[in-house]
Amino acid sequence: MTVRFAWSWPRPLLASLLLLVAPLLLAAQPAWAFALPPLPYPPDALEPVIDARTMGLHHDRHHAGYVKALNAAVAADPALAELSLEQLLQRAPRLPEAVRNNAGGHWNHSQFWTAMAPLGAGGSPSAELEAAVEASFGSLDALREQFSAAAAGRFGSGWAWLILRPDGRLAVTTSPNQDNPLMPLRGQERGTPLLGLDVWEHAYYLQYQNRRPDYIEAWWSLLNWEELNRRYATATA
Ligand code: MN3
Repeated sequence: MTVRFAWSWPRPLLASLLLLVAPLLLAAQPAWAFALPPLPYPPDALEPVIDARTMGLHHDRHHAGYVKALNAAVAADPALAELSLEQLLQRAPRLPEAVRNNAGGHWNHSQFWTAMAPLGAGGSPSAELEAAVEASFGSLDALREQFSAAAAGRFGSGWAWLILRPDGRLAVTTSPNQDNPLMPLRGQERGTPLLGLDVWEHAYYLQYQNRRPDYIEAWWSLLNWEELNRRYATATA
């Protein structure tokens, strides 16, 4: 069905109305509004390790929810409106809880999607990254063991991280909730996150139920080494 509007309003009036409404339309999507990045692959691309339903819910509901809540929380506080996501994280101890949690949720999930690739598509560690891993952990297997143990041992909801410390060494750490190693929080080892694994139950429960160690073990097969190589090169540049 085609609907045709017969404009009977005088054009100058219409133009004035548009001028009045334009700032409101712009205000609905301000320049600083954070946006949900699309998944870099279809939701079923990580099967059978992570099923399409988990990926769809995790990205379209959980991550989208953090972005929406972050935008709402920042909009309510003009002092925060000019800050980038990284600047918000650096102010974590002074942020309202809603901003801290949702800024962390947005940053953490954004790095999580790109750190995974379909089975067989993740490539392999660069010589530079492998040398750094060997210097800090002894071997790739030792890193994997330490990271998996940390991820399995994180009580409740949170993340496991591989970070580049300020002293140039790599380390494994964890964070509760949506905190991360960019946040200058008491008790949080700080560094540049190279890799973060989501161990919230929403990341694995549909498929793995309470078997978090099985999810962690399977997740390694999705690791996007090419992305990890790039992050390490950027962090050490
Ligand atoms: Mn999550």
